[in-house]
Amino acid sequence: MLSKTIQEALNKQVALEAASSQAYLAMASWADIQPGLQGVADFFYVQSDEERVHMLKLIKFVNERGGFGIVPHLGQPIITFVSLKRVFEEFLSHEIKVSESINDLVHMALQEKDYATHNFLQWYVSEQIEEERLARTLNEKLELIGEDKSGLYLFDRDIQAYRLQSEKKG
Ligand code: OFO
Repeated sequence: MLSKTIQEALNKQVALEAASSQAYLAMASWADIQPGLQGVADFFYVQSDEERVHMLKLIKFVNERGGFGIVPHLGQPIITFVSLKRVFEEFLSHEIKVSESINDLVHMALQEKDYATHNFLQWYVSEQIEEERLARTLNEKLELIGEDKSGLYLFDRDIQAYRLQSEKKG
């Protein structure tokens, strides 16, 4: 059975994952209407779906452990961006925020001796390492490319290929 504190904290994480899904959907939609950014758009559409899955996993876990997974209210995320660089900076800072929140949750689970929740959260810990690493790499690439059009063309192509690869791996 979940304690009230853990339940509330997990539901906050539900809201954060849902907000991530919305934020990435907005990035996808923005990229979708820019010329030549189809790869970026597809990347964020899939990213948004993944965040929804992260949210669902949490809701189901809370319910399984005798709590109530709460579907959150959502505000509108940032929907337009001044540049592609801005999109990816936003992506990285969002992922850092999520990692911090997961770390706080892990800490709380240990303090409360809730080892089942602690164990459940390990999946999120690994996931955040991956996502942060990916977001950092993409930011570094964009930094190198600067305003170079052919570089941006390759970036868009590569990010699409990356997505297809990771989908195959499951
Ligand atoms: Fe939910 O993994 Fe990123 O935010």
